[in-house]
Amino acid sequence: AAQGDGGLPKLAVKSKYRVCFNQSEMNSTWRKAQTKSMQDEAKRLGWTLIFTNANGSVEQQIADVRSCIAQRVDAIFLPPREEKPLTPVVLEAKRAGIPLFVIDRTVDEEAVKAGRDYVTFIGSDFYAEGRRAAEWLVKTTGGKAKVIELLGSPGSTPAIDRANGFHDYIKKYPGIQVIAAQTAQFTREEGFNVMKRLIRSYPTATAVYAHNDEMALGAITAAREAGFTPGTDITFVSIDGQRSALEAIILGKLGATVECSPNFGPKAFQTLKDYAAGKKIPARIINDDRFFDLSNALKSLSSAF
Ligand code: GYE
Repeated sequence: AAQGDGGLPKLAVKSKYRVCFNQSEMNSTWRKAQTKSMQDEAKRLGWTLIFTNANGSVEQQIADVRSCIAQRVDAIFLPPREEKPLTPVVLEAKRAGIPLFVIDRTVDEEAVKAGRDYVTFIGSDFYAEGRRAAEWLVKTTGGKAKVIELLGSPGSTPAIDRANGFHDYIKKYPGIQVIAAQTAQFTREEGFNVMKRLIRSYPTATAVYAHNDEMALGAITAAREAGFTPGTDITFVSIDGQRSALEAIILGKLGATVECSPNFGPKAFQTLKDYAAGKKIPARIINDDRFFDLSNALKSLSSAF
């Protein structure tokens, strides 16, 4: 849709904009890289970026978006921490006439629609990420594994879709069994804590599927401390493709990781410019992501975040 269609707010062509970026938290390499990408691009363009950090609280993130609406910014870039709680503020921005771009994670797409209530969703295909992780695991293990799944933050798009993509794919492979699944909140610390407990209860596990690299890296440490050899007795696969994960691949601890790019700045702001220029914006703008394993980890190090 283009501006004005379906009641989408109007945005004038200007050389400089004042925009909000309401970050959900800053507790991982991925979040920091995403923030840096937004800040660097705003700086390059000479735009004013109002940055907020909700520290993992959806209530705070809601308050941060409302404060941006009250400040009458030109546009809002929102990476919603969880789908349902952040849905109402999307409508509040629309009513206030402020174009909102949902980036990285999404909101409740039953209740609000891209191209009608907000401009578009920009991000990765999390379902495909889960499928790609499963495909690799099936190939590497010959279709036989007892898997511990470390889930992301409950209610967040990547946790929901990465689980679905993985589980749908392994349905055809009865030798791949998920024997335990628990959230580790997308953090390294919880990845360590949760794995430490689970590996005691499920010592026959032969694989770990973590919804992000941070949790996988924490779990690798926990497995090693529990007397396992990551990469030998337990195969690890995860998502994000951060540099420390590629290093773990090179060292043989992590098997593979599906890239999920945090570099939103250039694409996000270009989309705003296209919208202001009256161009038709697709409802979903999906990032092209790579896949890393031992065959390309070393040569990809310098281009990873
Ligand atoms: O994979 C994870 C972060 O929303 C796509 O959030 C993002 C995810 C990313 O906590 O590491």
